[in-house]
Amino acid sequence: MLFSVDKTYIMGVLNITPDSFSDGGRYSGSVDQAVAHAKQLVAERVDIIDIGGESTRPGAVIVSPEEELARVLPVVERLRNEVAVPLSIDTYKPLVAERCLKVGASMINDVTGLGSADMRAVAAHYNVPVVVMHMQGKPQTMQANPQYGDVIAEIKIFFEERIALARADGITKLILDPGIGFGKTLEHNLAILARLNEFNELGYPLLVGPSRKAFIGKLTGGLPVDQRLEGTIAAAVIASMHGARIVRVHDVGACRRALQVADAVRRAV
Ligand code: HH2
Repeated sequence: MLFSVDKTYIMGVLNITPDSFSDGGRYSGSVDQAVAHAKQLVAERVDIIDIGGESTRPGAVIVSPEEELARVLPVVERLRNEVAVPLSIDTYKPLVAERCLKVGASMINDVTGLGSADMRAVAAHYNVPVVVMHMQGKPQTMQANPQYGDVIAEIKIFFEERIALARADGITKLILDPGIGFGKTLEHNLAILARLNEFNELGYPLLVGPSRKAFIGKLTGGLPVDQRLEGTIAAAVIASMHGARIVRVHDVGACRRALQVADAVRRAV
């Protein structure tokens, strides 16, 4: 998949989990429910559907590969035949990625950034685009006390290391994501959005996932997850104007309308 610079691509979130931070339990009841939501995202002009079977919110419970597969595989199998957009599998487990790619997913979203040699082997074998996300620590403890010298410089070093590992294994279709909210304070998240352009020097498409996250709640007087749409749109537009080629969001229709305006402004420069 090549990413045109004329438009911001939208990766729509489809969480098949009981405990995701903003939509846990909404689409995990049945495969039909998840498929219906995916079709809704397609109607809202999503570009990629990102299917996840384990929450990575702070303090989330780890599930076994078998449990994760039981959640996501039937949905991937159905969607492969029923929607035309690419399906991404949001997992850091090589077995889950492998099985989903085998039945029709065509992208890996790895929040652990291809740190596992087994995951790199799967990515190389299937030759699919891979999102390499930065996270400090692990979801269970990452928000306890995130610390950096220069957050942008440190994330850049991480990207350079993982790009080298991936390339050594023959993986070239990388997408870089600084990982908003993954071992980051409010200030770290703001620095990422303000200085996103600096990652463009690395020469890979950038993805940003601000959707409904805690930093938006903090900036808007403590609003709960279901009232963070405007903040999400603001963050998505800023990310786009600062060089993100893809934004990962839950509210696809609203973000698409906002990004149509942002894209037109970018094209006018
Ligand atoms: N954020 C979440 C999950 N996966 N992947 C990438 N590449 N970038 C992100 O920012 C990102 C991600 C967290 O959001 P969500 O999927 O809504 O929640 P949960 O992890 O609780 O399922």
